[in-house]
Amino acid sequence: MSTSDQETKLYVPSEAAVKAAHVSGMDAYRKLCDEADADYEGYWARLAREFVAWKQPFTQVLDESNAPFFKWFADGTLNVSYNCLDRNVEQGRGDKVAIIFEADDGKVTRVTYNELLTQTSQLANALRSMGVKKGDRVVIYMPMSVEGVVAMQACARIGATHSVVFGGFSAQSLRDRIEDAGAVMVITADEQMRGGKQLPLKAIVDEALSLGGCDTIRNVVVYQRTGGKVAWGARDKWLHDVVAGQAITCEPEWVEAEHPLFLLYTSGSTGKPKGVQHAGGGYLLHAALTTKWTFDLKPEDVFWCTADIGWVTGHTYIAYGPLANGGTQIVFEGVPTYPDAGRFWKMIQDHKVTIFYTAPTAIRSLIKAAESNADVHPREYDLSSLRLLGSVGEPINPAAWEWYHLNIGGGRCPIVDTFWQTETGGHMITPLPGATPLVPGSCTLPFPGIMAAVVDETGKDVPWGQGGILVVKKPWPSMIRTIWGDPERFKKSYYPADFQGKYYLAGDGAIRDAKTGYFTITGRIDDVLNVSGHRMGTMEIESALVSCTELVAEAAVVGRPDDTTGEAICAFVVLKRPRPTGEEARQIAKQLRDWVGKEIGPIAKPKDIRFGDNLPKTRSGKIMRRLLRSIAKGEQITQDTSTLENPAILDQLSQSN
Ligand code: 6R9
Repeated sequence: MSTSDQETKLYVPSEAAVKAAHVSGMDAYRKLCDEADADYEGYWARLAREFVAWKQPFTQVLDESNAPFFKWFADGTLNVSYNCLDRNVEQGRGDKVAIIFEADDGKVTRVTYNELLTQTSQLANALRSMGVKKGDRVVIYMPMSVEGVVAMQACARIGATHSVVFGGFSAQSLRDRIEDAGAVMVITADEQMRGGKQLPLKAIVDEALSLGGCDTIRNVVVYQRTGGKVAWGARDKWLHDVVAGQAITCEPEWVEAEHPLFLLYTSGSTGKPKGVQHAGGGYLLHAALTTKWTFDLKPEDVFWCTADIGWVTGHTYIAYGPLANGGTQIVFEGVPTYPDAGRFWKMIQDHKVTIFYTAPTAIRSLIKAAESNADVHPREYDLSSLRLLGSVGEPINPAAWEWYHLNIGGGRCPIVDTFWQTETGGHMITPLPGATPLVPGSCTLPFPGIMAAVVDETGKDVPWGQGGILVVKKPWPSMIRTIWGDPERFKKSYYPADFQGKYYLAGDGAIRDAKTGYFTITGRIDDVLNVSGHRMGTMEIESALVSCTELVAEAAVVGRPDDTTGEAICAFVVLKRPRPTGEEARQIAKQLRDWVGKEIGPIAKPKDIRFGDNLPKTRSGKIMRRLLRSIAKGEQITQDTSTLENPAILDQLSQSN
């Protein structure tokens, strides 16, 4: 087990920052934690009344009667879109800019809360007119756009459950999600623009629907983004046509707090991606609360979260959290490297961004770019508007943290390293900028009211300074409710018998500093990889590889550390033909990479593919992945290989193709 003793320098918030913050100083932080300790339900109930506008106020707080299927605020009713839009208009923020949209080509559009409400209401009316009802699932396969956010809000407005699928997923992945969700509609765009290129979306939807199993789909609504050519069928409708003539007001559907706001598919350690189901009431509370406290959001801020709405970060910190607080935010269509790798810095300068939230992988690649091209170095830009930085998606290594702090934050902006997951709905372990002293590489302390702990295999707390398994000891409002259509898998994955079904298992390892108790996440403890902040199941990639039945006999996938992407995918493949070498090996590797790209999406393409006559297996036939992990890293094999059936294979696999 690893040990930890943070001797590193602490970054203490300035007096001015403490004074101005919503959670002001460590005493205020501790007071909130104490309040939650003393009266857990009372604490969350107080915040739920403060942060959420309820139609029918709740009288129950936490219902544990059917644990681990917990319910929060179950007899309350609300509408999430009302909370994000109407409430701001009613409180006099109708003319405030909600979204500053910057397109791939640099064109900027500003949308006020009034306009966002009108667009959402018109689309909501259109969806209703097409027969979409409360509880129906709508798949959203959209580029980063105002229309994407409007689509999510419109679903929320009529009580439809959205399932956003990242625009980089393949037709096959999209099909699987549509089928699993039993969706009645897909909302998409003709094409998306990324880095100056047009990429098809509607054509991929057409392909997905042609693969079969999507009979529940009645309509495909298409936002015309580029005007590129698309095929057209009877069920296809242009977005501009379906909203034309719709009333500009729309009575929200008042739904129970537990009503599913969305499903979001994410990779697990086994099998197919799982549809993580979130409930509107508790989710909205945590989205609103964490946006305000972790980002210390103020009315005058310009907030920018660079995530895509296809990931949970884009749900909580673009589509819901900033709007629920009446904030102004940037929505960016493009990529950080187009037209050059100074794009992020130029946008911060142009829009006077005050809070910037991005992923370590983006920071690491922009460090590389800045080091090799002085023109795109952040010092060439005026970043003085920034007051707070954030990081999410994977551990941020101290060197990248320091660079981010110095070069982007000018040495004056705190960095909130926010640990959380698709399943947790919002931040779980994170500094609060006007309170927590920072240590590079540590996500510091639990958000007030989140009972995070590090335990051993039996669920017993391990002492600080000793590594273990990250769990959450009490249910919290924005937690996953179930896996869509698979409650057994939900129980097994998150409330395993190891902990008597009592603790939420995050799937990550963690260690608390021996002196400060600060958390450092040590990475996944299951077969989930984190590539550029994207979750990928090794099994998912393996099954994609072996589904290439013409070529592949067997495949094993592991991760290896990568300077830029955090982890890189490394595949060991046994072909149905003799082991190829040289040019032939390169060609087949490319063919297999493209295959995986088509099966799952470009993000799942293995970086390394190695061919062997066999894979290292135990005598009982189990693939020894720990050996493959060492080989992938280029390490000498020092582990015990005595149970290995075919030791000679290690040498063969160690030679790169
Ligand atoms: C929000 C999001 C979740 C997994 C999680 C962990 C890793 C996320 C992190 C972090 C270290 C952080 N992770 N944030 N690890 N420090 N600040 O990323 O959700 O896509 O579901 O991924 O990402 O391994 O378990 P999701």
